[in-house]
Amino acid sequence: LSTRYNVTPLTPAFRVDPQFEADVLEGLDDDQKHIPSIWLYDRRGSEIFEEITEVAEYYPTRTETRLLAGLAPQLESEIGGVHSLIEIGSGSSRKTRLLLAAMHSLARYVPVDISADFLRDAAAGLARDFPGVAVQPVVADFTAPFALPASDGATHDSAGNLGFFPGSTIGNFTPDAAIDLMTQLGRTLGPRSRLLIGVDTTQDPALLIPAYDDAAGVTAEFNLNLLDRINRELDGDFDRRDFRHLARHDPQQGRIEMHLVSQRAHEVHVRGRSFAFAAGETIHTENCYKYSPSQFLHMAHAAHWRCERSWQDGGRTGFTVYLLR
Ligand code: AVI
Repeated sequence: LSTRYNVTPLTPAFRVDPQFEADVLEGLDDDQKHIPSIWLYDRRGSEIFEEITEVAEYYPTRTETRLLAGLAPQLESEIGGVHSLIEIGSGSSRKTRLLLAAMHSLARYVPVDISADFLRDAAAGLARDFPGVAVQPVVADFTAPFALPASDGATHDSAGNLGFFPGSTIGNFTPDAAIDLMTQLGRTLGPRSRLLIGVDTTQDPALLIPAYDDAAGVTAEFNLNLLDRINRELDGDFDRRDFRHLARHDPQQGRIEMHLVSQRAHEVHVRGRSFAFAAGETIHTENCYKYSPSQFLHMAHAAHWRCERSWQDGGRTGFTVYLLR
């Protein structure tokens, strides 16, 4: 593959599996059981997430794609040339195609994702379709510091680095964790780099609940897949029929929470340890904060970024794409 297309072999940042085990065992032991949402994204989870982006009720992807299609043609002149586009949590890289097609100065694309299989396929597709751009995928949990791969050819100034963090994935982080993440991204991308970041600000439960609990059950499947993953990778004996998906809006915290609700009192085993569930007890599997523009800009400033421009959805979502420097 790497000889046919302009794509380098995957750069593994670290082995993720021991951390998965530690997070699951520790999280199931807590009073409020919880598992960090990054573990929703094994290959199957990444595939289901792609399906979510196409369900009618899930408005963020459609809204952001519309904003990106409008801003992409102006981006290069706004920034004055981009050497490297670094996408954080790249998934299928579908939205990236809008940027790649519009940025003629771009020399390389570095997709960073935790799901190695998924990343490999997405990177190969992009390298095929954009032969003039070097594709250098990095397998990493981007919540921890990771290094950019050395660039092929001439070295470039980090002012030519554009981070791309779409999808309102920043909303999957608590405010403190979001500041830490943006600070760390600033270090990784380098001085005078930029960050293009999508942030959903919706607070209307009439939009939010269906978006996170769609009628076809795709989001429920995404959540329940975590139990299958634990069974497969950590010798678990979860029976998914004992759990149901729950999307709950917390207006005080300004977030949607995903939970898996135990349907009966029972015990589950993982790696030889047993965990008791009461009927109605939940595993908290994800937070989706919907940061307002003032909340988001406050966090960005705390992480030493300044806003150069923003593009906001005029409709009910208020979804905003920010260009930070
Ligand atoms: C990846 N992330 C931005 C999605 C979100 O909307 O918070 C994950 C998701 N969870 C359920 N549906 C989508």
